[in-house]
Amino acid sequence: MKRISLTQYLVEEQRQHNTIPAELRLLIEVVARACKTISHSVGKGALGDVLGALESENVQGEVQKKLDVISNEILLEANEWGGHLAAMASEEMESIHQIPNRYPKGEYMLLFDPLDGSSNIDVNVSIGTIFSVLRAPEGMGQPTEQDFMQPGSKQVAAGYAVYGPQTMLVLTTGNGVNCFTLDREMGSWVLTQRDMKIPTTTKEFAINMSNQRHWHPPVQRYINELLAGSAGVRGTDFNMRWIASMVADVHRILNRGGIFMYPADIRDPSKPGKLRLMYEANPMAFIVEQAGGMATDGKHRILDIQPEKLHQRVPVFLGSRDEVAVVTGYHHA
Ligand code: P6P
Repeated sequence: MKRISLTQYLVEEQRQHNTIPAELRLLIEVVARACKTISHSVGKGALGDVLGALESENVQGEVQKKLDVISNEILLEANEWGGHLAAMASEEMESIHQIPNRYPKGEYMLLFDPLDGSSNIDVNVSIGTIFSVLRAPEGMGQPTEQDFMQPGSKQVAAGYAVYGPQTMLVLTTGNGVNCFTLDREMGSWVLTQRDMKIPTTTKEFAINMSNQRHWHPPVQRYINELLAGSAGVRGTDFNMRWIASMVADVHRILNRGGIFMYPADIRDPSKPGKLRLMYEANPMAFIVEQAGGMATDGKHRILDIQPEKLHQRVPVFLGSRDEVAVVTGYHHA
């Protein structure tokens, strides 16, 4: 079968849909190249002196792993000189990252979680990079955090790289979802899955059950019905998976269906869930919807949420649309 590279795919998409202008194509190719570099670092493990934690904490109050910081630096350095970006934002940085004055600025803004699932790094479980692309507001001056406060529906592109047995890049620019596998010998991304679609129904759910006592009643009801299996109202048995790497859990769901949930916690109303809206929930929601799935915060479509803070958290229910509809319905009951 003829191999289609990421570059050829992007050029053909531009010809067909006119949704990938040259600067956006450059942005995507630069991010994809940075993910190759991150994959190489991740793959070294103990041989590359990249494992373990630092003394520092990130803005989330989480201990930073060496690879968190390395991955963040790789993405910043790869993207700041190209002239395609007005600014960047990262899970690992308190405030937005300005483009150095020595470089031209562009019309896009890039947000990313440079290495998601980092609690899995030291135990050799799949981790990943998540990214989201917004347009800089018209006539914007010096970019501010407020310029990033756009709902997920304004994204022009989103994707993730998963560093697992294979390194893969999953991408949407608004016309479906495509997957590229890294050919390590050639160092190139090869199109391996076109127009991915999530099965609308599923028998598989993903949630961290150890938090069960902290969930609100609609989630308690929904999960108890899944656990009741064929003896309960659902009349069928369900399976559970939880990798604790959102990228890996979402990739499984993109391929075989499922519902991923990180609900709000009744203990702390100021922290509605663990996942961050701007660079985890929004890009994953864009991808999931483009693959025919659904993504809500329990009540509302994630892509409709008007952000207020760069690092704000949101409850997440996403995946096979019929299942997400059930648990979302219980929140409205
Ligand atoms: P828990 C990783 O730290 C992450 O942000 C997501 O990738 C993952 O889905 C979730 O947190 C795991 O959370 O509470 O199960 O460790």
